[in-house]
Amino acid sequence: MKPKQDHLFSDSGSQIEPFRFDARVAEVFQDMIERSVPGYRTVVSAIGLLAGELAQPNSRCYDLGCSLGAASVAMAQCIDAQGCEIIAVDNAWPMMGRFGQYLASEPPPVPIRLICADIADINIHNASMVVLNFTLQFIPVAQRLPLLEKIYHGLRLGGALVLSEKIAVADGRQQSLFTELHHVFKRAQGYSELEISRKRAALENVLIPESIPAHMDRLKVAGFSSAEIWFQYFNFISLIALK
Ligand code: GEK
Repeated sequence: MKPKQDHLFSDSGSQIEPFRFDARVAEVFQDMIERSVPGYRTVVSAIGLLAGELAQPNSRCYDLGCSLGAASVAMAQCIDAQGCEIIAVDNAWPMMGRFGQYLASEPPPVPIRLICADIADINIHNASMVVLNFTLQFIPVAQRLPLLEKIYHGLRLGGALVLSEKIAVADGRQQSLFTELHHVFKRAQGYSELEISRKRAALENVLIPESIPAHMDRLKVAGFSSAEIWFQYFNFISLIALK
């Protein structure tokens, strides 16, 4: 079924509230993220391929901030290792409700367990792969290192974290160029100037991007022995960090 189109920021009359993952967002989320995050589909399908490589027998794969479950479903379709379980976590009930309905109608080839909770509050244990696909950017900066430390400790040796983020860059001219290029992408996806500027205002102080060096330094402090970027499209990246 074609996803419902996102027009949430097209009304110039309403007040701009800080962005929240509520029922209205959940209803249009698939269309919203595909038209807002350059390369989103590529990243999701690559997460499936990575899971095919990295998932170890009798281990867990975590999808933290799973939204409607795109990354979990991609992983489930590619994992061959026996005895794996996918744990999908999100603290937005409207997202989890929709993902649960989808799973009831399309049972996945690998079991997916849904947990509606803050990712700061869950245990991570016996993981061979953990995915933070555009989620860490919504976590308060001070909570990011404790979360990555918890992920590191919950991973098996040889396990991997896949971290996808919107990034900021230090050079002012490059930052302006990346921001403009992202807006060019959104315009090409059919978003109007009004929608782009209202969504940007709603995400101010909600989505906090950091630089690649800031991410790399934090991953090292958390214990990861190496991290490499495998994808970049304008100011959106995805990296693999190995334990
Ligand atoms: C995808 N990974 O389609 N605890 C749990 N969930 C959270 C928290 C938190 N503290 N903070 C935010 N979220 C998905 C896309 S979207 C990215 C991820 C975006 C959840 C939030 O409810 C939302 O569903 C998700 O993180 C971020 O592959 O919208 O740009």
